[in-house]
Amino acid sequence: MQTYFSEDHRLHFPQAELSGGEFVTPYERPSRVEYVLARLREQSFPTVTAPGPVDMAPVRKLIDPGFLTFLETAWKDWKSAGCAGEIIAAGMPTRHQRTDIVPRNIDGKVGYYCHASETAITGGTWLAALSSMASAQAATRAVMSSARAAFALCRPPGHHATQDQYGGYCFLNNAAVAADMLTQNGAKKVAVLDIDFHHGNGTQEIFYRRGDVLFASIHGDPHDMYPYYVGHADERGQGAGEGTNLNYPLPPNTPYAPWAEALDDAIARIKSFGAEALVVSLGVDAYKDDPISFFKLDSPDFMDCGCRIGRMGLPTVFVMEGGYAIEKVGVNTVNVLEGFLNA
Ligand code: SP5
Ligand code: ZN
Repeated sequence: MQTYFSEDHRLHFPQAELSGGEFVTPYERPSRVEYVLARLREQSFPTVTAPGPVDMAPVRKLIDPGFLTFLETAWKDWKSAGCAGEIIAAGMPTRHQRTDIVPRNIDGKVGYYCHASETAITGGTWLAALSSMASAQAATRAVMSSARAAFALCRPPGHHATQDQYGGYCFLNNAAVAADMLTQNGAKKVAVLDIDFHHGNGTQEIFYRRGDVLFASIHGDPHDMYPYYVGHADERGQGAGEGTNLNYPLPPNTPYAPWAEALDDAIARIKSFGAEALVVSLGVDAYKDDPISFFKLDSPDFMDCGCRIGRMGLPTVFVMEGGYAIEKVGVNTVNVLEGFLNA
């Protein structure tokens, strides 16, 4: 299985994450991917390939043009306004306020296009997000030209980014663009299986009214966990998408057995849906020692999970998402890929 990866991820390295009322070094940091690259080498995976330039057409098809322009110009506008620090949203539109008007002021724009203020934007964020998208697209093209599977080692991650909001360490939704590219390439039905510990709110929102893309997510119950305001089991899709959104919220301390039961249910639903291709939002923050999560999966469980996914026999694009137990991110991620290959 070929890996696609861009060194330009390094352009995104904010100093600050707002956590528990303090600024801490962001959990989502560049060194995460070093562990994945090291483990790929250790397990003799094929050489890692740099993606070509990002193709903006599939991005523009899904993502709001005002949001894209905002991401591209936010840093320049923030600096011009005399702001000294990194871009952090101070206020967002809340219930009963107006969301039909984008403010002129940069501080207002930041809040408008953000849904979680833990995530900072810096001068390199836009180019890093584009490079991450380019890796997802290169992996998707490999699968479209008949590779059984490919791995996009994306950073920054994407599944929390909606069509017009960033947050949750995510700016552009790599997995959503990958899935949509597969439908454009002729797959009548595509599934996105999101095994990141957090609910993939961005991917859910993008496909909520579409019947050709099934979204299934196994995640910490939003009563107890970010993204808090979405991700419940009764969110099943709307209109043409009715029944093609599947949420599996699970409680604190969930070990592998019930997690795997949810996975098997999601897999059965993906099969009966008739998916012709699969995108896996591959986060490994369900790991027992993850510093911001509450599931109890162990490293071998990730290999078993990969096996179950592999037994579906679908062309598969793996897209890297979260995972913050830094030294274990490599082993856990590559375990999923190895399980898949050995299924
Ligand atoms: C891609 C992904 O996994 N995004 C996760 C976003 C999580 N955002 C909320 C983080 C809250 C961290 N607070 C940690 C407190 C630890 N005591
Ligand atoms: Zn996550």
